[in-house]
This record gives sequence, C-alpha cells and structure tokens, in this order.
Amino acid sequence: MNAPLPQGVADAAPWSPAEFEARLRAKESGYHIHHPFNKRLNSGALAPFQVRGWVANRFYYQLAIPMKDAAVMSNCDDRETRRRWLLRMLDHDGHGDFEGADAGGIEIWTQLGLAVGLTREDLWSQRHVQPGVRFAVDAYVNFARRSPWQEGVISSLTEMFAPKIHADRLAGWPSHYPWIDARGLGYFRARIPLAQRDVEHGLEVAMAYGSTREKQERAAEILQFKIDVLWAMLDAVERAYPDDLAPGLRP
Ligand code: AHQ
Repeated sequence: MNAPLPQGVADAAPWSPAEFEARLRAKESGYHIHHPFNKRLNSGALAPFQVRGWVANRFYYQLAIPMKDAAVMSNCDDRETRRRWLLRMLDHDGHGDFEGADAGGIEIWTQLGLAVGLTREDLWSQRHVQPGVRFAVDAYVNFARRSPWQEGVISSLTEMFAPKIHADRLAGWPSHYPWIDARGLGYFRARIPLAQRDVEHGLEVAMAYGSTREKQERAAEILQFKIDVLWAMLDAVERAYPDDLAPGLRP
C-alpha cells in the first residue's frame, strides 16, 4: 500500500516535463545494477552454480513479462497504445515461424540457460525459483492486473536503465566466464534496442499521465515499486546461493 503524499505536495504546481523525466531518471540510483549480487555477477566474482541460479530465477521474470504486458493490454482502451504495446508481447513470446530471432525472448533466454549449463527442464520446471523471486515477480504481474494501463506502462520504465546492465554483461562475461558459450548471450544483445524503443513509448505515456503534481508523484512511486521488485529478486537469489552452499544443493 502506498503512503499518502505529505500535506501540500499533492496540490503543488506540477514539475515541468524535463523536471518530471529527470525525477524518474534519478531513480537509477536504486536500480539493481547497483545490487551487491549484480556487482559480483558482472565483475566475474561468481561461481558457475551462482550464475546458473541467477539465470534460472530470472527465467521466471521473463516468463511473467508477456503476462504482465497482457494485463496492461487488457486494461487499455486506447487502440494506438495497444498496437504499440502488442510488440512487447511478440518480442517475448515470438512470432512468425518462432525460429531464430523470431523465437522470442523467453526462448532466447532458454538458450542462455543451456549456455550456462542448465537444462531446458531446469528452467521450465521452475524448480530453482526462490520464494522471494516468485513473490516479487507475481507482485509485478498483479500490479499490472489491478492498475490503470498508464500505471502499468510507467512500471516498465526501469528499462530506462537496462541498456547499461546489458552492455556490462556483454562486455564482461566473455572474459569473466569463458566457460559460458558466448552465443548464449544473445538475449542481452537483442534486448538493448528493444528496451530503447519501449522506453520511448513508456516516457510518452508517463508525460501524458503526469498532468498534475499528484500524478507525477504517483508515477515516481510506481517506478520505485518496480525498482524494489528487481532489488528484492536479487536479495532472494543472493541469499539462496552463498559461496559456501553445499555442493549437493548447487544448480
Ligand atoms: O529482459 C528484460 C525485459 O524484457 C524487460 C521488460 C521490462 C518491463 O516490462 O518491465 N523490463 C525488463 C527488464 C529486462 N531485463 C532486466 C535485466 O536486468 O536484464 C531489466 C528489466 C528492467 O529494467 O525492467
């Protein structure tokens, strides 16, 4: 539940569009690129079982994205928005003959799973998904189901910060984790232009939604919720795969 705005803020003058966007972008300081587990992951400090644990848990997030996007769609009465939003679902579920680049992000993440030594069944069985990851991801999907479509769109704007984290992986993993077949990193490479396209649309929606200070503050609150979803996922993964995890429990 969200705390009420401090007295007087709700009826203050709205920020300018530039100030509003800057306030949203300032949320980058809490983005999961700064999480200790992600810093270890992208600096090569993790063992293979910890990388596998991360890949298997993030797969649950990837599975959820099209359902989240369908939830936003189901709340959206604007055809122009639906026409653009549909692309996100195709990006993840695939389209056409569902082969190669058209297989969709979920399938391409499966290739990442195979490249780090997981099986397709490890991923699709969800046997490695930690409770904290499941609850955070499900909270995101349920937020989209019960919120106005504009708020659902705004929650996706953590992707303003995603190109950097994908670039870090592409730049570092081949040398940090030579045991991973670099062809498995295709998801990160493919996602960068898609994230940039999606953020452009998301910001258009956010700027139109943020007509009052109260709604601008709400938008910032929504983005903080999604920042917290991503952070909580890594908290759960970090706790599940400590360096001294018993070998028999390692993915
Ligand atoms: O692979 C990611 C992805 O498909 C999406 C969709 C978007 C959304 O709708 O919330 N957010 C998102 C993100 C993806 N990857 C994350 C990562 O760290 O690899 C980043 C994440 C995001 O920033 O929201």
